[in-house]
Amino acid sequence: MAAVSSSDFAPPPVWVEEAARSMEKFARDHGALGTRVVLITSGGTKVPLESRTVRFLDNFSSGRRGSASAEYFVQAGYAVIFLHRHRSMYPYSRRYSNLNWMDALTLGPQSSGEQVQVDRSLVPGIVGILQEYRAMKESGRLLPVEFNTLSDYLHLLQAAAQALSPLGSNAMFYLAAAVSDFYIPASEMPEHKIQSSSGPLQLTMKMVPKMLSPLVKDWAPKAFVISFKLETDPSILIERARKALATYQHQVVIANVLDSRRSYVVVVTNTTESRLSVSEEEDRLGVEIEEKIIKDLASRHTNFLECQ
Ligand code: 9Z3
Repeated sequence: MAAVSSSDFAPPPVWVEEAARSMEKFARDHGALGTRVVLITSGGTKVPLESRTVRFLDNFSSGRRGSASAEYFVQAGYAVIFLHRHRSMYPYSRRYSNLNWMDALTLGPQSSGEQVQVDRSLVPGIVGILQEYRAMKESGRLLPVEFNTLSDYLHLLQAAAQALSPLGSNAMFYLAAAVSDFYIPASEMPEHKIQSSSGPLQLTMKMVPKMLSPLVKDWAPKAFVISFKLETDPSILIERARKALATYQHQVVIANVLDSRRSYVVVVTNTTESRLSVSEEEDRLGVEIEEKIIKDLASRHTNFLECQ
């Protein structure tokens, strides 16, 4: 079975083995109940330039797409492995990610001991969100797993795919993370901080192997797989999405453009192109595009299962 090459990337740390075991157990337990399980990847990746890392390359991804999608998948009855970048947006709490909690909390009256009160005007919708969060916790349908570097991500993706493989077509992969295309192999990376006194920095980076290929072919060949295609030039978006489908032979590509990604996506399959959008009015009412994406994908997944 193809694996992440150990000479190019840091070997998997011990915690990756632990995460692999918890993903296996999660998939087994929910699979036994007949629940569909989705792996969501979310956030950007950090690519170190030194092995004792001072500097690294990063990207724009906030993890909003992945974290919002996790909520809607739970709502749709899926069990979710949420493979996300450390400190990127997290389901439920994402809604208050700009809040300074120290401003929202005040000490209760002296007589109430150490009670803390919350200023409800600073946490709009908190009651409904808390109820959803508690229901999710009780159902045990969300397993968060964190990554930080590109190498963590690659090891965890493989482990997750192997954990989900026994579920066959009941497993879904929703690969929304913005994964770096370039990296410096471990064997070529300087150990210590690069010195600015050596003058301007020139970097040569290698191409990151496309994990979609072994995932679809070897790791979880029966699963329903969705990848994302991000472009900044709308004129090449659909062509690039179609190329990805032809190359990797998976089921769906969600095509989006950087500037409009919150309000417009195209769901591309071999035979169809469906445009999903959120109008200004819907946006004012708090409708999120991820709600529409997950509704669309859950129904495609049902059709996919029926065709197996
Ligand atoms: C996406 O296209 C996601 O929709 C975003 C979401 C990363 C744009 P945010 O995290 O943004 O809500 O801020 N993800 C995949 C991006 C990507 O790098 N895709 C590769 C490509 O386009 C294919 S794996 O070549």
